[in-house]
Amino acid sequence: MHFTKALVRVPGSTFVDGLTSSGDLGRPDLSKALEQHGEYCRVLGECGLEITVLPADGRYPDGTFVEDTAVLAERVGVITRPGAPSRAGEVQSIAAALGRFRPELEQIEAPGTVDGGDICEFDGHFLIGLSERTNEAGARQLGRILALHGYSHSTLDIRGHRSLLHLKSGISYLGDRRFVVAKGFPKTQATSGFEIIEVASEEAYAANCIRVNDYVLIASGYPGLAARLGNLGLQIKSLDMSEFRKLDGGLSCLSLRF
Ligand code: CIR
Repeated sequence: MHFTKALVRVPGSTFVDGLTSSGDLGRPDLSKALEQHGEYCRVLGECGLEITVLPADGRYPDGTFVEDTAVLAERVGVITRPGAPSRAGEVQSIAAALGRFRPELEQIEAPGTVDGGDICEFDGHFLIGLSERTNEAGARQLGRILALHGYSHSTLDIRGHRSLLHLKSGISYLGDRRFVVAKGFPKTQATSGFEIIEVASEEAYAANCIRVNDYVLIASGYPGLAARLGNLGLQIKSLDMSEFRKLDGGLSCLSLRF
């Protein structure tokens, strides 16, 4: 899919209080996070995207992880209902900002919950992760909306996999029938027949990477994956994600690309 735009939100003053299950990495440093976010936006620009930058909003410590608030496909946009109660209010300003580009947005309703990080699209199919954040009701609603617009979907239960906050913590689609998948990621029929690039356990965080037009963005500090993608002839851009990682956030979480 060719992207022309991205929506991001600057980390706010409360960013350091964001949710985390890997607290052992330490508390994030806000000024470093702001620097890394700036670099992330600059690189998206280099990939050809026009970026809408939403201002920081201290009410939502995790608000910079905008990916979780919407699912954007070519023919339909869906505002989610994030599974973490502290994140529920994030969707309002996202819906307003996306409304400029997508006047008709669908919405996940209670009791459904969906986090965008649990949704992986590839070639018109949507793999929906059932997680601590995305429940069956949310997955059903999303599946129905997608079907109305001609997309297929399937679900994958990742709840037994504690290392995966979201589906896309462990799987990324690179286009050209190729996935990057963390070792130990649950098997699914949906990816059979595709090339799977397995990421070694010590580089598992790097499994969350994003294809943006001619480039693949990966977290810096994972030489094994970088070398393998390079050998495939892919053009790589590496980004320091240290402060977002401390809050379980990856490259995909920081933007909505459309
Ligand atoms: C959270 O727990 O919601 C945030 N600290 C991290 C969200 C990361 N988002 C994503 O993987 N799509």
